[in-house]
Amino acid sequence: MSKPIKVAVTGAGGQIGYSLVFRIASGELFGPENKVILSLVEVPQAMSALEGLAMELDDCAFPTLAGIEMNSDPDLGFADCNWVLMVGSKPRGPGMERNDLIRENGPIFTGQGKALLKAAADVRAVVVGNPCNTNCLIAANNAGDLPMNRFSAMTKLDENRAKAQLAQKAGVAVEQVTNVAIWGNHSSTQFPDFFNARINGRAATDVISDHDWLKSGFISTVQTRGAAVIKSRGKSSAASAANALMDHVRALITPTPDGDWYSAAVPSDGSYGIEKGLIFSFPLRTKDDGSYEIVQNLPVNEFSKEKIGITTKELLEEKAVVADLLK
Ligand code: NAX
Repeated sequence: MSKPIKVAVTGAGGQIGYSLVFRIASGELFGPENKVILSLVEVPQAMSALEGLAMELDDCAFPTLAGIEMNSDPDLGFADCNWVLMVGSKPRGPGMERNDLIRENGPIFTGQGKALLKAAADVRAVVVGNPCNTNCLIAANNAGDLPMNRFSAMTKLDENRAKAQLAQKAGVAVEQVTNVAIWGNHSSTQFPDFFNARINGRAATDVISDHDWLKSGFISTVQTRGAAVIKSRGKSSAASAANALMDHVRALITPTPDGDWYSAAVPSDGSYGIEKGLIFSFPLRTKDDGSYEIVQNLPVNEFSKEKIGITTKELLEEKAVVADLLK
């Protein structure tokens, strides 16, 4: 058996953490042949909650779990990690504007970005804590020479939400929906691209004749799904977010099936005219060598261009708010 894969999870004591760590520990993410060491990272006041979590992990007696570490210092928590899943961040408080949240969370990601230099040489960092694109931008800009392509932020939950909506509207099983691209920010400006989506290999726009729904109801349902879950459940999406994070990591390490793609926010290389370096959700494919590429030359019509413009503008504004935290 090869060396255990060491995975840091920040905010492990939170809701998503509770849905996530057992699935990683069980071998579901990296397979039964790979052992994992979990490095749980929390704020100092949550360390006792983490101890309870560690007891429960022990009590699962997972054969794939080779160790548990707990730290409140990311320099220690990220040491030798192959994956750093940055879930922890401060929630939006009452009356707090989006920009306040961005400023509140920024410093967390400067420190955690620097701490990535203590991680394993092959480390890959995934940001989930919101605003995840801009937090990822901050981390990537504070991580010294670590290549930008090691960084991503999660829009897989948005992709999964979009797939479920399209499947339900078309009356098909969800796995028959493919090629769903989420463009831009993980926020209410994101553009879930139904024009390029396929259902059973056919254009979604051919299968679903209600184009008014595609252009308005579908987009707004996906954009505001997080808020709808909070309204109904009284808490934000947790199990579906943890599930999407599993899907995200799997998509990054598994060659993408022929003809399909998945969505993740990654540093732009200038594709589709998006400013280089901006953490932007694109359609991606993972190649056989384990690297990813941004899918090129997808048709972007005037409708899509306008939507992509709106989400790009928001990301550029977020970037301006944290300009002093970028190198
Ligand atoms: P919780 O508030 O339940 O948990 C967050 C945890 O992070 C807390 O235990 C807190 O102590 C910890 N934390 C805060 N600052 C930290 C730091 N500096 N280092 C380590 N840990 C720290 O939130 P939860 O529901 O688990 O959501 C976590 C984050 O995911 C939030 O920012 C949330 O907005 C974001 N989400 C992102 C999604 C996405 O698709 N990208 C979807 C789900 C979720 O909304």
